[in-house]
Amino acid sequence: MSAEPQARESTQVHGGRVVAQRLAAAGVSKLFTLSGGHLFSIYDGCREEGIDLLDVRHEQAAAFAAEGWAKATRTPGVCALTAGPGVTNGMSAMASALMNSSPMVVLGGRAPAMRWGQGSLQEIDHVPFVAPVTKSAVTASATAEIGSLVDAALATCLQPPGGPAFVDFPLDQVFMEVEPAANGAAELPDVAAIPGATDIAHAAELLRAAERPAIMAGTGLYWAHGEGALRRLCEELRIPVFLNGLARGCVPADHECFFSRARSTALKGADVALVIGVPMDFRLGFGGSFGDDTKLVAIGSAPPASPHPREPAAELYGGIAATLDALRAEAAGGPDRSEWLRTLRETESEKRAAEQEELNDSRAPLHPMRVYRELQQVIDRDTIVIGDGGDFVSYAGRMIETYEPGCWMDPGPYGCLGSGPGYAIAASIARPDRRTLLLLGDGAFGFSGLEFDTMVRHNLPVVAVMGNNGIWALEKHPMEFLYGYSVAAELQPELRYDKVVENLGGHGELVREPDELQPALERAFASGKPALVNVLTDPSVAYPRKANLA
Ligand SMILES: Cc1ncc(C[n+]2csc(CCOP(=O)(O)OP(=O)(O)O)c2C)c(N)n1
Ligand SMILES: [Mg+2]
Repeated sequence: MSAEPQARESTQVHGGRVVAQRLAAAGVSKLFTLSGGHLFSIYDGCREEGIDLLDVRHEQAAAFAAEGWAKATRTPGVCALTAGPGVTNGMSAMASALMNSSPMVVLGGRAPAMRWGQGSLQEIDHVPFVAPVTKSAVTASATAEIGSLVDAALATCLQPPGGPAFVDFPLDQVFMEVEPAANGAAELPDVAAIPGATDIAHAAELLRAAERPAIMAGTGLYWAHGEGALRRLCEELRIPVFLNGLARGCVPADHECFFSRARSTALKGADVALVIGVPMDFRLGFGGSFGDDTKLVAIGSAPPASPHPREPAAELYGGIAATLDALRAEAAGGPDRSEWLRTLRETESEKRAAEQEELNDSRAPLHPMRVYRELQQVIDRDTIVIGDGGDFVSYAGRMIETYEPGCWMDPGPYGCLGSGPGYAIAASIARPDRRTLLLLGDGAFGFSGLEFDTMVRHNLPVVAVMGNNGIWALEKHPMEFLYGYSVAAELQPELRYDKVVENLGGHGELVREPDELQPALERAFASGKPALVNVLTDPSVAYPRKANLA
């Protein structure tokens, strides 16, 4: 035999290695997964390319961890889900990431192409059913195509609005060999550097003239790295700021322009409101959270997928940071707004003062507000707080103060219970220098509770605090309000979820009385292990909520 075939053998790599090469070239260092034979060559490639595998107990956690990685780092999170059930199990997280514009790449295993239609194990065409919950969904049709498809998925997931990009790899093609992929990273969009909206004159004119302006900013601001520009804008033009979703922390909670309790007063009373990086969905009353006469300026990285439910006076689409900087310059020199800020601060302080009684509530089982009073003592300015539950997390949304971008993660508008442990796993890996605090309802625990095993195996000292009221409170109370009774709303009272976590190798604490909570939290953090502080909370407390399903 000539030397030629041998030379070719030594340079060729399998399709899984190509996947890993393209990921590594783009700076991806972690792959969240749960094992399946369809993925073995990708695992082998990751091993060769130095990409760490983080294996979980249910694919939904792998996919939520990929989304959590994106939320914690503003870089693409990547998961690999095995053919068929692995992919279907990841679909809630894909839908969640689509609604949150979270950049993530989902790699799917797939039954072999050469036998397609003959009934291979776990054979199903994923593309038609993942397409509606992703930005792009494709199948590799040849080994030689794998590299460019991975590059394209990485670019697509980042291009505003971000979201999940799905690629699956038929078993035969991803195990076969090809020449290695090109060196160097694919060209990925630099989201922070996108040019701003061009025609801002009208919006700037509205803002300059505004006597009572307000800013409502959400998740899109975070993805666009707009926090610096927002801060400059609100400080220089003296505009009160309200934040939701991932924008929380983009102006610190103790900043003079930051407000939360005065939201309805400010949005209803504003003459001009900048609505930045947030859709006018149920969280903003479909536009009804603003006053009838408030002129809205919609600002986003890209035009909305469907028309705004209420017509804005101006719309600015482009790089959010650049748009805000331009607005600041052009809208300078407006009226004095100190009286507007002062009255809002008064409202803010009054509403906060009215919460004191509940914060000091000494009942046992605890009032959820009391839990948050105690938690404030152990949360640092850069603690990453993750919420997964119903009423317990609604209280958290109100009471947890966020000081830095990326330090608050909730499921977002898709509202999927069970996202928390995946997010916490990713946050803890991405930010080992920070505390990761997971707030869990007892109902929420059931979806991904076994991921405490994942945290133990990977040595991730996530501390979880559970509001254990023995019910699905966010459903039980509204159903009783509507029908006078409730069904399918009970859980086991006082269930020892802390023992479950202990038996998985973590640290467990049970808290019955308010005074026990502080020391239990300290022991949990000091344990250095994944921990669950199981706090018994009063099931008769219902979160006072205005908006419901529609
Ligand atoms: C996957 C999923 N299933 C069901 C729901 C509906 N849901 C929203 S909140 C909630 C109750 C959550 O209960 P728990 O976690 O115990 O928190 P609590 O309201 O009791 O504080 C339910 C069932 C959902 N949002 N997501
Ligand atoms: Mg509950």
